[in-house]
Amino acid sequence: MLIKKPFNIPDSGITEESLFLSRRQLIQSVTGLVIAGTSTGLLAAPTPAATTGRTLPNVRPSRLSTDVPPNRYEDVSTYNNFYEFGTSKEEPALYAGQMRTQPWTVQIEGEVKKTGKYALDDLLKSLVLEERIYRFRCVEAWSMVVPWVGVSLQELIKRLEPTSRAKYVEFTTLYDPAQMPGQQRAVLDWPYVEGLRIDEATHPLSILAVGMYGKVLPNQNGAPLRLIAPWKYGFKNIKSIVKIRFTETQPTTTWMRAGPNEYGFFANVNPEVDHPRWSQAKERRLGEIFKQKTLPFNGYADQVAGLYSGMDLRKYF
Ligand SMILES: Nc1nc2c(c(=O)[nH]1)N[C@H]1C(S)=C(S)[C@@H](COP(=O)(O)O)O[C@H]1N2
Ligand SMILES: [Mo]
Repeated sequence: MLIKKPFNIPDSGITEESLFLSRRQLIQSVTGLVIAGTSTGLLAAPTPAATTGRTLPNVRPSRLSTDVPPNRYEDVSTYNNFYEFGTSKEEPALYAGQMRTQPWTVQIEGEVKKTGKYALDDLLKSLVLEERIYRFRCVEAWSMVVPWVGVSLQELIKRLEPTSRAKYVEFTTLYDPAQMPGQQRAVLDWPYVEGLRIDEATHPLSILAVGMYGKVLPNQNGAPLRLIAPWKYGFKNIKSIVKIRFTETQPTTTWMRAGPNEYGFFANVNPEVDHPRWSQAKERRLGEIFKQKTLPFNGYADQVAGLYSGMDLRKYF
């Protein structure tokens, strides 16, 4: 049985500007005073998230980056979907700070030679860190452009030596309701699971990201390791991965379980196939007012359409 508990508000690590403002407004309404500055430290502005991430060394630029200008770090790190920390866009930035991302291990399982439990640094050792500036399109019809920093998933998979029976790759997020208060409620079937067909996982565009904007990923964006497959809807891009399993059969993903008519396994961005409850024809870029047309495969059709030749993309949505 699930016990519903309000989320714990950490004493430190609150970086959300709106929370700062609401606190300030609260104090203002209690005291009836506008406090312009303070020496008590009580109202000290929180450290902006932009300075908290460690800068990642030796990051190489990539030819696969888009030349569309990236969104602001502040927007990308405060408007998140990470249901393990709550279902609103604001909660992940408020609560994910309490998740411990070090040490972090990743279990490699299934149809692969190099099975085992790896420390994250060992798993990624000597893989090249690249900056990939990618378009990102959430199924909820907002979008953004993000300079991720990550490793080629293809390169990692090569090293792990999948067997000939490895047809799919399944990814699993950490399950730890003490650290992830959203998991104390049955909003999804925890832990969060996603998957790719092996040819999608080994496509040159697929990466495992460890950073963004040149720095270590903020927890709310999926630290310390998250998937980025930029031609797919945001929900495929699973965060805080602890397990990678190679399988012969198609994994059942969390969102397929939650709504099989709404969230398919493939989840390729497709402006011609609407979500049952809303249109997918347009998107609103974070920070912009006017909507723009959504592109097939999120603008990556030239690179990835061939993966789906002969498939009915209305059926395999
Ligand atoms: N574990 C986990 N991964 C997740 C989610 C989640 O709730 N839990 N949300 C997904 C959705 S719906 C989106 S749009 C992206 C959001 O990534 P961002 O917060 O970095 O923008 O993360 C995806 N990965
Ligand atoms: Mo999403």
